Amino acid sequence: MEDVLLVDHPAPGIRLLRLNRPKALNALTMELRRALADAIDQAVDDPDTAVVILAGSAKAFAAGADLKELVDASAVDMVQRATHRLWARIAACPKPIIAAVRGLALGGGCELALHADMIIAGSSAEFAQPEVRVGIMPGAGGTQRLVRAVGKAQAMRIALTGVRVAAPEALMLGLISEVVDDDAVEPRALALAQEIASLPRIAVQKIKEAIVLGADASLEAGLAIERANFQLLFATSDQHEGMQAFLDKRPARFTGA
Ligand code: DAK
Repeated sequence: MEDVLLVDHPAPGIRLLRLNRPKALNALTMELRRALADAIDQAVDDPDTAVVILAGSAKAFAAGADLKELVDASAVDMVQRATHRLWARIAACPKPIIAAVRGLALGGGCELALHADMIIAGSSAEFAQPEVRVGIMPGAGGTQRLVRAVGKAQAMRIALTGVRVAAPEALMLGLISEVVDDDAVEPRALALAQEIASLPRIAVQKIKEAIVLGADASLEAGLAIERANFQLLFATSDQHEGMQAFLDKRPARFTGA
C-alpha cells in the first residue's frame, strides 16, 4: 500500500510534506490527518528543518474530508475521533509552513491551507468551503480562520454558499499570498522556503509567534508579545552577527543560535 503522505527534503532546511491520495483528490482520511500531524511534529523536532512545505497533486491540494469516512458517522463518532487534536498539532508548529496549492483546496483542504502561514497558489487553483452543500459546516477552523483572513462579508459569502474562489480572487481577498503559473507553484514555494531558511531561525520563529498570537489578542497584549520576543532576540548570536556583518559590509553567517 502506498504511503498517504510523502516526506521529502528538497533542499537543506526544507521539509516537504506531500498529500498522496491523488486518486481520491487527496481527500483527508483519519490516516492522512494522523500522518500529517505526526510529520509536523517530526519537522518541529528536527533541528535541520527550518521551513515546512505542504503540497498535494496537480489536480487537487485536497478535496476536503474523506466523505466515505463521514457519511455514516454519528455525533458520538465525531466526538470520539477528536480530530481537533490533530489539527492543533499543525497549528502549533513554530516553524513557518508554506502551502503550495495546485488545483482544488476544498473544505478540509482549504482549512489545511489556512493552517499554513503563506499560501502560494497556481493560477487555476480554487478554494472553497463547500461543507454546507453536504449538510455540514466547516469544522477545522473554516469559520474562524477564514473570517480572520478575509473578513466577515467574504467569509459569509464563501462559507454560506460553498462558492469556488479562483486563485486571483483569493489573492485579492487576502486569503493567499501569491499566485503563480501552475507549473511554478512548487518551485516558487521552495524558493520562498529557502529564502526564509537562510535567515536567523529564532527570529523567524518569534516573528511567526508574534503574528499568530497577536492576531487573536488585544493590541496591548499583542504589542507585549512583540516586545518580549523582540527583546529575547538580543540573546541570540544571530542578532549580533547580523548587525556586525552589516557594519563590516560583509555577508552574515547565521547559525540559528
Ligand atoms: N471524499 C472522498 N472521496 C472524494 C472526495 C471527498 N471529499 N472528493 C473526491 N473524491 C473522490 C471521488 O469519489 C472519486 O473517487 P472514485 O469515484 O473515482 O473512486 C475521485 O475522488 C475523483 O473525484 P470525481 O470523480 O468526483 O472528480 P471530479 O473532477 O468530477 O470532481 C470534485 C472533483 C472535487 C469537484 C468532486 O469530487 C467533489 O465535489 N468532491 C467533494 C468535495 C467536498 O464536498 N469536499 C468537502 C467535504 S466536507 C472535521 C473537520 C473538517 C471536516 C470534517 C470534519 N472535524 C473537526 C471532525 C471537513 C469536511 C469537509 O471537507
